[in-house]
Amino acid sequence: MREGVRAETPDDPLPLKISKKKKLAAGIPAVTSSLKHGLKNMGIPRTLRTLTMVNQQSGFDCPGCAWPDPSHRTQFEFCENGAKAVADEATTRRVTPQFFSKYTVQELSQKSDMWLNKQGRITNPMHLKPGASNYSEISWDDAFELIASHIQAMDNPHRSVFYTSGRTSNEAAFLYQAMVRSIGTNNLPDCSNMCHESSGKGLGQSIGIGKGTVHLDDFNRSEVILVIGQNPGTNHPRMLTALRDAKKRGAKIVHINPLPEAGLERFKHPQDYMKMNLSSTQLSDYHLKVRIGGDAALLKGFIKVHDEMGFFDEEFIKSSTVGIESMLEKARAVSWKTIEADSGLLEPNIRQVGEVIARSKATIACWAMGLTQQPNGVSVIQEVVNLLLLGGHVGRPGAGFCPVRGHSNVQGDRTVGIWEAPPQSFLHKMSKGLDTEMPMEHGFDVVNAIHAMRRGDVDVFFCMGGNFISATPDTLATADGIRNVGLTVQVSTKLNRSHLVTGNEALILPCLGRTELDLQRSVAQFVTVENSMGVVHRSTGKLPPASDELRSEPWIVGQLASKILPDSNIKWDTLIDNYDEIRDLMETCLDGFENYNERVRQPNGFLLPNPPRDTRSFDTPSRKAHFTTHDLPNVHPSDGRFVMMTLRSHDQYNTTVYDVHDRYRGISGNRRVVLMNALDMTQRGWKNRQIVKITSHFSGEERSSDGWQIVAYDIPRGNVATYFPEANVLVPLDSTADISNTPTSKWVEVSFSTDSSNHLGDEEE
Ligand SMILES: Nc1nc2c(c(=O)[nH]1)N[C@H]1C(S)=C(S)[C@@H](COP(=O)(O)OP(=O)(O)OC[C@H]3O[C@@H](n4cnc5c(=O)[nH]c(N)nc54)[C@H](O)[C@@H]3O)O[C@H]1N2
Ligand SMILES: Nc1nc2c(c(=O)[nH]1)N[C@H]1C(S)=C(S)[C@@H](COP(=O)(O)OP(=O)(O)OC[C@H]3O[C@@H](n4cnc5c(=O)[nH]c(N)nc54)[C@H](O)[C@@H]3O)O[C@H]1N2
Ligand SMILES: [Mo]
Repeated sequence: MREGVRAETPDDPLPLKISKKKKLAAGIPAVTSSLKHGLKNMGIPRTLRTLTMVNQQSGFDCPGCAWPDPSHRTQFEFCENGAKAVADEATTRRVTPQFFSKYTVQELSQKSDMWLNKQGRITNPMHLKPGASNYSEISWDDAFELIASHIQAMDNPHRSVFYTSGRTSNEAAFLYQAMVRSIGTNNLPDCSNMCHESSGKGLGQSIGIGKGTVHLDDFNRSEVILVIGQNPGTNHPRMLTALRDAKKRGAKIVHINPLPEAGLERFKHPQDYMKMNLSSTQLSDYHLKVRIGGDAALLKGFIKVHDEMGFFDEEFIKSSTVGIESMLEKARAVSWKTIEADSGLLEPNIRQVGEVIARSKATIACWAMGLTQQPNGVSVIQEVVNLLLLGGHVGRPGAGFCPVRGHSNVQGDRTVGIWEAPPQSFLHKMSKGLDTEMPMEHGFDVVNAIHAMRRGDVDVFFCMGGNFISATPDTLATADGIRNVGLTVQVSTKLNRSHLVTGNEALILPCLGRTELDLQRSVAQFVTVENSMGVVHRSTGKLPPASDELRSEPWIVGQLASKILPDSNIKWDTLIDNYDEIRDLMETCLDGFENYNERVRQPNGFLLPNPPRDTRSFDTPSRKAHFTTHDLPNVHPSDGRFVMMTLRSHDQYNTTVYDVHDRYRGISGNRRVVLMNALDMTQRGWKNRQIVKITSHFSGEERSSDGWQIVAYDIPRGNVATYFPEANVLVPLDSTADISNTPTSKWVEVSFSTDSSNHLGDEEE
């Protein structure tokens, strides 16, 4: 191990400022913030040129979130945070070989995540030799030879693991999984394992497809929209426009969240200022401030109300579902007392909203990490399904399920095969299409990959994007695992901690981003992506690449595969001369991709088949939708312990920290904060900025982290919130959701201790 390399995020040294929490999302500050980030990174002409290409039919898909684009686009189809993501990629700063000779890996590891990201785009392939203190330049050819030699030296293909983050295009992801499976393993963990895996598993069992069933137009026809465990004002700002339009047409919006997130309170579309319309819209009609993990009890309450009112879609239930009786029986057996104690909400408030839902003719349920990253992530999503099935809210206009995806192509990556446990039918079709036998045995997901590394069972760990060390739970345990690996490889655009915590030997392969022109044999290529609602469309980069040495992800996979698999039936290196050829191969290997090249060239792309949405049919063993029956989880930690959720601030994209502010929550200057209810603070004699040590508790194990500052916040008693990735040292590796094995990033039991009773000097409140 390289001495003194830090795996956890060092503290930000700036003083914490606390101001009033904002109610209004977007508005003028969002416009100025978009421009500020753009100008700081790119200058004026490049900012204007770049931002007007975002989400346009001839431009590139925003690398921010996976929210779909409307068919009729305006000139400005981006939001504040999309603009930040674009500016971050299109920055004019560079991380060159000189940079790597200036700083040792150990020195870089002492810098904050924000500092690392700010250094700019990586320009050249870099190699960290065994025992070396600095990265040095390597040619592309030598890098591929090195990887191939490590892979060929393995005595078993399962000793290699291939991670994917969710920005990778369909073409690159398809080739990548085809290469990995041709090597002989299904070890394809991805960011989805930490994200919407619970949605995939829950929906898959209940309705036969692990994806959402609504289209953007459904928002305009909906009567009730539930937004559960999601902070769209920060993470999916363009969703607020859809909510505002739905609201104008009379839809009721129900926000279920321990926090009063700004976007759902008031929203002002930045474009309205240009039309001199100064009014803002109150978005949510009801905010149910559920306690962390209390959704299962709340949903049982809604189901009870439905049951009492008898407002069922009897015909649908009879013809298209199974399992209603035992599901209802279970709900009936749960008392209102338990529901109130678990959810932290009062019966009359639950009844009021429950009646609105029961009367609705068209309900959409949206959710994100507040549900998926819970120990009961799968079953709580199935309770959402139970609730909507009662009223037949699937496969009907204005109704359905809407798991709101994170990374811009995470859904597409799964569709084209980035999955450690795909169905056998998928593998059979791949084997036929590639004329190569695919391995059938399931591979490692993220958590199991970390266990394998910790056991010393991994020789090669390859990452297609992302920042594995900082995104995964239990940072120190994960770092120990990674350090056991022989060769680690990161295909990346920007510098991050995963380049610093490495195996015995490491490579950085710098790639083109979404914004950049991708020329193969002098011909401009486009790639394709799938948004959160199953629309597959083109994305065409336009900016000149950040360096001549950058290569596209499909090119990197094609070249690597031709080195690793010289005897393969597939002509990997010629496929990448023209991405149409990759798409032709996808057509023969994947369901739903008929006439791919033709259909994806339609101006708005095409919709993938979705049986529940298209024909109200369900690909389950019974061919019906399943009501499922679940006990309530235990949501009462031992005395004196709090439940901690780990969140995103308004100035970060996952592990990429743009700045140290969280504007809507009124926090700036420092991210090492714990949001706590003021009464919980008073009870302990604490004021704002009290410094605490946090200790997490799981299965008799403890993990601790020092130097956190308490901030009074509007959060249920007994609950606290911190930012990720700083808090990941506290998330236990084995604390995962049942069935989906997703780390429980929103449910960490913690206690606090104070080393000193001092709190840092008073800033203005
Ligand atoms: N700007 C920006 N955009 C992003 C990202 C980003 O980092 N920055 N990340 C992208 C990715 S990969 C993803 S997955 C999405 C994430 O999008 P979100 O899921 O919105 O992100 P989180 O910050 O994890 O917020 C989760 C929300 O769940 C709530 N919550 C926590 N626990 C519970 C609970 O027990 N019950 C309920 N009902 N609510 C709870 C929290 O208060 C918070 O509002 O965003 C994507 N878009
Ligand atoms: N505690 C806690 N942990 C969490 C979460 C949480 O809510 N709480 N959320 C989880 C979730 S939902 C997710 S999705 C994961 C995210 O996990 P990841 O997807 O692994 O992490 P990111 O931070 O999105 O990855 C950022 C890096 O991707 C690289 N990159 C950016 N664009 C490109 C590109 O176009 N190509 C390539 N090859 N590389 C690129 C850059 O080098 C950048 O540094 O984190 C998870 N971890
Ligand atoms: Mo995610």
